[in-house]
Amino acid sequence: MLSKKLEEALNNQIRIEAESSQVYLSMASWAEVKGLEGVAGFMYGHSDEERMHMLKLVKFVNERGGHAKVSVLKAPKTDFGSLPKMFQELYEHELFVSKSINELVHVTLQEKDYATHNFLQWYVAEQIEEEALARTILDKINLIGNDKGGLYLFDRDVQQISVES
Ligand code: OFO
Repeated sequence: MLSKKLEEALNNQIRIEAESSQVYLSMASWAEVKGLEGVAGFMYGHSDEERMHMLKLVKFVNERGGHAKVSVLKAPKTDFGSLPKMFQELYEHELFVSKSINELVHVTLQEKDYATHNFLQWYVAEQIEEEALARTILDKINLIGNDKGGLYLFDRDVQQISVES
């Protein structure tokens, strides 16, 4: 059985994962209208993964005797300026998510809930991968700069890069 405090903290994470999904969906749509099909595909996929992260938490909370809440989400922005700016934002967003997962893990220790602690290790590992992936993409994008040919190839290849879910 989850403590009230942990149930609340998990529900907070459910909202964060749902908001992440919305942020990446908005990035996908922005890239798509700019004609960047590869980047759009990558972001649509990433958005789906975040939804999966959210669902995994929903099922866990309910299974442990809590109640997973579906809440109002913050609307993401609709214009991301440029590719480097967008990928910078993605990277920063993942750092924010990692921080929030770490805080959640901290609560499991305070509450001495080792089952939830164990469950969250999947998210801890996932964040290592997601941060590494975001950093790799950001480095590539910064290397390409304004080179049109480079951008074309990046857009073509980015879909092959994906995070394991
Ligand atoms: Fe990309 O963050 Fe979920 O966990």
